[in-house]
Amino acid sequence: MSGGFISRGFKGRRQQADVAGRLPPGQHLESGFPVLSAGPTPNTPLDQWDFVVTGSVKAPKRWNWNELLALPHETPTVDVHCVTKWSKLDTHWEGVSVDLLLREVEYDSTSVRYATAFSEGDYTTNLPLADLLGGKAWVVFGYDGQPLDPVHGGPARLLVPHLYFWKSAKWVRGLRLTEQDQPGFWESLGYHNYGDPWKEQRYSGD
Ligand SMILES: Nc1nc2c(c(=O)[nH]1)N[C@H]1C(S)=C(S)[C@@H](COP(=O)(O)O)O[C@H]1N2
Ligand SMILES: [Mo]
Repeated sequence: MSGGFISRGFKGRRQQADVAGRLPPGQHLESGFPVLSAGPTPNTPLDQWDFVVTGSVKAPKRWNWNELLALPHETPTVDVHCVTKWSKLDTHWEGVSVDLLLREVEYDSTSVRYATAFSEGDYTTNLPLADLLGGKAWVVFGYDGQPLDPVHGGPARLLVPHLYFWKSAKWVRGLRLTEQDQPGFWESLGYHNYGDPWKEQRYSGD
């Protein structure tokens, strides 16, 4: 159909213009969904799964799988940026905002200003607590209308799209709140401590 061909051409050019401003420096567009895992994909049964907020808190707070799912869901559509230079635009997720989880935990917000997300396996990643609050981060269990694929972090992963994607810990099992910032897995291996893709903070010293 020639009409379809013409409108696809127009759409293509418009999409290119839209995309330009959404790619951080040094990034290219990825339409597939690459898998980047430092270790094997775990497979904890859901009846043994939990999510815990611990560390410098008055009392640790734990949700089992059903309790997490019973919380109000959000469906963020966000762009993600991997430090290996691919970006994926308009990814559709379903999960629970970290604001909602931390609202149920008592801690001294004047002194407790960092968090380490920890995963099944030995993966950890650190970030300022402020970067997990204010509608910027989720614990997600759905992707594109389906349960999150285990290779992409299912049953649940952290999603912190405004930082490089290594901060979005797959197979996340909790957050440890701390007063001192403690480098996580990649952060200890020379990656940037904060990881803002728009400032191209890939490696320590960037
Ligand atoms: N637990 C865990 N989380 C992880 C990783 C990992 O190796 N283990 N890799 C990180 C990196 S470097 C990236 S780019 C993304 C990749 O997510 P994906 O495999 O769903 O694309 O997960 C991040 N979260
Ligand atoms: Mo990455």
